[in-house]
Amino acid sequence: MAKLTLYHAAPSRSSVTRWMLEEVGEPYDIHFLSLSKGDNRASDYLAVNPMGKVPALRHGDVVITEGAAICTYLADEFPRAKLNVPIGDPRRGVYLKWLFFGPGCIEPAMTDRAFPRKEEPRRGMLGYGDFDSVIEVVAKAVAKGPYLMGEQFTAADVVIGSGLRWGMLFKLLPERPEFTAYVGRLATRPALQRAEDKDKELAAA
Ligand SMILES: N[C@@H](CCC(=O)N[C@@H](CS)C(=O)NCC(=O)O)C(=O)O
Repeated sequence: MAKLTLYHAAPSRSSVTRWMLEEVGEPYDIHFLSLSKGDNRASDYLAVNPMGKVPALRHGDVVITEGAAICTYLADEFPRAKLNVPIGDPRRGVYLKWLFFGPGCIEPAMTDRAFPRKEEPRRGMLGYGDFDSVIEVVAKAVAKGPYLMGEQFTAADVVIGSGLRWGMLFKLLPERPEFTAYVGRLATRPALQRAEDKDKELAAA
């Protein structure tokens, strides 16, 4: 089987993909990068990801960048883990919507809130519309549970769940009861616990 290597810094957005790899359950290697030492700006890494950002995933000869794309790729590539909604299943549309909603709406809404612009752009100019609508839509989606797609835990939960976890940790998102309950359910997943323990070890080394 083609080898999986995660280009990773801990803790960072690449921790999301480490969680995903733990959910998939296939063996993988870590290529550790120190962001503070600028490893991500070195020419050998820019050849992997010209954006100079983590995560990146190498799978055999394929390189995937962008955290949500990596989660989508892994879920489709390793269907035995049942972390995707396959092509042909009518639920796939909603599943894909959530995979894109994380980086496309939640993340920019959070960062715009953290770093406000001098002049607020018109709602129609912002892909996410406005912060409060994003929050309402996500709160409604996770309220019923246990997961975004109902009983099935998917890659979309890794992406959206990580956004909510980090957002609340850094006080960029409100601690809505729907969010805390959902994030609490995710925190019991052994794969997430393993990923966090391994990241703690890495950060301490
Ligand atoms: N759009 C990228 C963002 C990745 C990103 O911003 N990663 C940060 C770590 S949290 C990074 O590599 N920062 C180093 C830098 O920009 O110099 C994704 O979602 O994967």
